[in-house]
Formats: sequence, C-alpha cells, structure tokens
Amino acid sequence: MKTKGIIFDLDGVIVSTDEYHYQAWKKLADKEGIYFDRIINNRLRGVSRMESLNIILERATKSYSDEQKLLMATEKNENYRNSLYELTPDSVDPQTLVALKEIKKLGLKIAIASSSKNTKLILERIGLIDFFDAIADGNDIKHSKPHPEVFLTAAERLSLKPEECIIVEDAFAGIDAGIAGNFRNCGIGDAYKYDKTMYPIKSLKDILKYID
Ligand code: B16
Ligand code: MG
Repeated sequence: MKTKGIIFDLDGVIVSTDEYHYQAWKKLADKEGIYFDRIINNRLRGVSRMESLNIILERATKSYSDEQKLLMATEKNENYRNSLYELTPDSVDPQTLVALKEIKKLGLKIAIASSSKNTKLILERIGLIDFFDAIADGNDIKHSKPHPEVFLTAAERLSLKPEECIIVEDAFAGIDAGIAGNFRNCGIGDAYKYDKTMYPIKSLKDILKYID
C-alpha cells in the first residue's frame, strides 16, 4: 500500500534525550547501590517509566514497596526534567530537520508516537511542537511499547491506516510495537542491528529510499 505517513518515535530518533534518561537512571541506581550500565539501559528504550524502574530493580539486593518505587520514579523524573531545560532548537541534528522537511514536501503526513509523558515539553524546547500533524504520547495510552497502542493512536490522529504508515524507532520494543500494529518500520541507532527491523537506517534521510 502507498506510504502516506511517517510516525516517529521521539527519544533517540528526533532528539538524544535517551542520553538524559540514562544519566538520570544511573544517578538513581548509583545512589541505591544497584548495578546499571548502558547495555541494561537499552532495555529501557520505549518502555514506560515504571517498567524501566522494574528492569533496574532486577539487580537490587533488597525489595522496595510500591510507595518507595513511586518516590524513586518521581525523583528520576525530576532529575530528567531538569536536564530537558538544556534542550534548545540546536539540539536537533540539522540533517534530521532536512529529512523531516523533505518528507513533508513529498506530501506525507508526519506524527510523533512516544511512550514519554514529557513529550510536549521536549517538543516545545526543541521548537517542533507545531511541526507535526499529530502527537501521541505516554499521557494518551494505557500500554507502552511493545504494545502498539501509541502508534495506532498516532495513525488514527493522522486519519491513516497502519499499512499506509512507516514507523521510525531506536528501540527493540518500538520495532516490536510497530510489527504488532501492522506497520512497516525503520530502525535507527540501537534498532539498526535488530533482526526484526525491516529497513535499517543510519540517518533519517535514508527513510526517503523506502517511501513508495
Ligand atoms: P517518561 P520514546 C520513551 O520514549 C523512552 O525511550 C523510555 O526510555 C522512557 O522510559 C519512556 O519514554 C517514558 O518516558 O519517563 O519521560 O514518561 O522512546 O517512546 O520516545
Ligand atoms: Mg526511543
């Protein structure tokens, strides 16, 4: 089916907020004396804040109550949000902007589909809040990736069918979510090497090759 829309993940695709997530989780893990590294961090890509914390706590030597977990997730989010104020429009790779404008020029619709509840703040900071035709984020969904809900919501807001869209992801969980929702996918960053990635891309401009 002809491609009519591209749905982008945010963290790790449009902007490198994935590094801020890592730094904020690392600070929390170090404080609690829990081993955490960048390999484990890759498992947090695309999954919700609380699911991320539960993955980190797999290495904990003591157990935590739900109340303690909530406090930890809140503390991490406060540190993470403080780092988001470092973002400016210059935080977006100029090549990313060129690719997005090129896709729009072809007449395709574009959307953001992110598990993050901080999506709007990030898009405001990088000056792209009004750039996309639709936004679906962590505030709109019950299930985070690998569930397809966020991509299905974005496609619906674009008034497109999943088969008419390509999703772009850096997370294994995001690629799985796209497949579960019947979307074609491009994998960038960590997802470049994933065996379920249909179109591995090094840079966003490579998407143009897969638009039919
Ligand atoms: P927040 P994405 C995801 O965003 C991140 O990849 C993931 O690491 C994070 O836990 C999740 O958002 C929730 O983020 O704590 O800001 O609500 O990759 O789907 O854009
Ligand atoms: Mg991501």
